[in-house]
Amino acid sequence: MKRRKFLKNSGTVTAGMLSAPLLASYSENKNQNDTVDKIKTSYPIALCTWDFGNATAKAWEVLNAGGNSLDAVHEGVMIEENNLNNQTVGNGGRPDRDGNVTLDACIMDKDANCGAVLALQNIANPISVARKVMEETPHVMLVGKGAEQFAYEQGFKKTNLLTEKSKKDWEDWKVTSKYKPIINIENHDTIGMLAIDAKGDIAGACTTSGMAFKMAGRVGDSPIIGAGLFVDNEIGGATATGVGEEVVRTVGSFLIVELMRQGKSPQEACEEGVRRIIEKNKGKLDFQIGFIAINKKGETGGYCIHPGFSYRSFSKEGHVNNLAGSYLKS
Ligand code: SD4
Repeated sequence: MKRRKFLKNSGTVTAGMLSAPLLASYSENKNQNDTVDKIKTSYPIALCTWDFGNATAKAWEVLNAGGNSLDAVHEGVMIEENNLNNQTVGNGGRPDRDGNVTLDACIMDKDANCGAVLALQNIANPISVARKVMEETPHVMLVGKGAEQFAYEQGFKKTNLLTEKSKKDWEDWKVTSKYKPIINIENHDTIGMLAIDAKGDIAGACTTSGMAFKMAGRVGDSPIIGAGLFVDNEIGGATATGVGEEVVRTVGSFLIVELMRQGKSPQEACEEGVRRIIEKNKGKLDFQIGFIAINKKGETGGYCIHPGFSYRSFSKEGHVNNLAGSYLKS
């Protein structure tokens, strides 16, 4: 996905698929401290960070056929893991500074079962390995070589994940730049997905190749339960995108779910989550963070630091790209 394209499309709706009242609730152009209207909808619903329409469509297909939220988020995010044009998730992701593509993913179900893989190499679908960790091991996280070995034991095939395009980007980067993550240049497009199924059960998944040209061994928030993703089936779920170090420092997704437990709407909770990060950084905001959340009623919200973050939702009311409200204004 091209960032410019998603910015252009943000706030638009798949033609003919959305009823008018939903359009009125877009969280766009609100003042800094406003609580933005939430989108109300009924079960089932799937939503994800950024404008990944094919991923939410896949999740919706699962949900609409009576499938559960765990299968929906799993199959949904795999669409982007397999999308070679997405250079921030799965196969085709940009490598670390040594030229190795290392992938992070986690998944969490309605019973608080969870699984994660960190810095996994040579496996195209880290979310599937994360699910296997959840379902087939007594552990929550497997990292690096251990995760890769486990994947082979589970029947996953060794795959070269470095596409020519990502290799070229890495070679150019080595020549032209010093490492510094820069908002809207490193193209943070991790997919975090939340779904609530017809029974009202919530699950989430998050998968990424992490920050482009990161140090070898670096892991961000995305595979860390509580940071990049958290689900509590009694309350709701949240997931994050952006500079993971900042999300880890505030255990962002867990915080948002706890704020919803205290009575905040998903929108209010996302705004507060962003504010906590901003407070910790004392005015230095040269990075992007975006959160999305859903509660048990099927209400959703999203918020970010810099304008431009959007999130896709798909329910029986329609297929929507929601432009999230932002702390800073354009
Ligand atoms: C990370 N949060 O590894 C991820 C990066 C990201 O879109 O969101 N990219 O820090």
